[in-house]
Amino acid sequence: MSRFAHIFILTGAGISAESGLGTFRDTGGVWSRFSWEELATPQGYARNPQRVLDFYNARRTNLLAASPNPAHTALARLAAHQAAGGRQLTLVTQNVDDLHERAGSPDVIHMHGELLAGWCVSCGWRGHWAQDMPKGGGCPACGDDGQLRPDVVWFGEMPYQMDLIGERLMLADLFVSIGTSGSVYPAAGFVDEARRLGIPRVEINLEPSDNGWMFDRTHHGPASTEVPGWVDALIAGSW
Ligand code: BV8
Repeated sequence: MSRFAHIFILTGAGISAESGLGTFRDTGGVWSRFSWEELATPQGYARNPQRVLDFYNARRTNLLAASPNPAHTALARLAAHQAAGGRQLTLVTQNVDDLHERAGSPDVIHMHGELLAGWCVSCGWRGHWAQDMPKGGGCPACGDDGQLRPDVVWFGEMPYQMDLIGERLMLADLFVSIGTSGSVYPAAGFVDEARRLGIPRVEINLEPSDNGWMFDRTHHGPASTEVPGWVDALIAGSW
């Protein structure tokens, strides 16, 4: 049985890599092939909305063809185990995919938004959106043309639910980082906050991340084997 009352987990693109969704900063990663300034900033969207919409349309198409991998499934199993024992698990993801939800994780906090959500910058409508987003596509609420964007957090925009994330981190007795390079803030700063709070910290990643030195324990290898192995050991009480 898990000996932790409240586990706080942060995931990044690495947990979805084996589901076929690209990571950002690995060799051949998304930002080595595309310009984040042009495709993941409000300024890039203002300059050329269709180029940005096409970039997210392609990623949305990939996501709809992808499936959760054993790492996503293991975290859903851990959430159920914690709940069955009256213990907590907070899952915060930097990812905009819905693979945690499809694997069965409840209450996922998407601090960088969601690829399957749309936002009308004209009337403020936000909601589920799973098809291509054409420039000039009418908003379902106000019908305004050409004001729809993916509801994701671009560089220079405030990540979502930061107050809730801070409250949950203060309640945690274990901080776990899975599949992230630790290079994008404020998410990359969570491990330092956990260290300041005296919370034990573990990194599960293919290789040491930029802030890997801040962790007490590390498990290096592919998430689809490392995460299930860690969850099994935690539930067995041997981790
Ligand atoms: C903000 C959009 C302020 C959605 C993304 C200090 C403090 C605060 C901000 C900053 C700061 N310094 C700089 C900033 C600005 C900036 C920033 O951090 N820049 C960096 C590059 C230096 N931060 C921001 O702009 C943030 N906003 O701070 O706002 C503010 C304040 C007031 C008012 C208004 C605003 C917003 C950041 C979010 C940007 N959006 N994406 C999308 O298109 O997806 S960023 C992008 O990076 C993705 O969201 C991604 O999730 C995120 C993090 O990347 P990772 O998930 O870590 O992915 P990466 O490829 O880097 O690493 C993958 C890892 O997996 C690797 O380590 C690899 O080894 C591992 N791996 C690979 N395969 C596997 C594996 N592990 C296990 N198994 C495998 N099989």
